[in-house]
Amino acid sequence: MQEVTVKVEGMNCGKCAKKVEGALEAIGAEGHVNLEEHNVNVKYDSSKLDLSDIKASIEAKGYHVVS
Ligand SMILES: [Cu+2]
Repeated sequence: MQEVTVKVEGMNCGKCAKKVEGALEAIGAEGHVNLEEHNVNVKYDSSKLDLSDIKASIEAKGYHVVS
């Protein structure tokens, strides 16, 4: 299991957090949003997904991945 924390712009409430976490769940990753720190901690199986998939799923919901 790979773990990464990505910085994301535009998440400002619980609904945003749920949207991002749901998007990650949909591709088989486990995300935890920290609204105060504007980041998402993601655990994923690196044999099935890579970081670009994680970033793309977040961006597809309308949020900007900074790093
Ligand atoms: Cu929101």
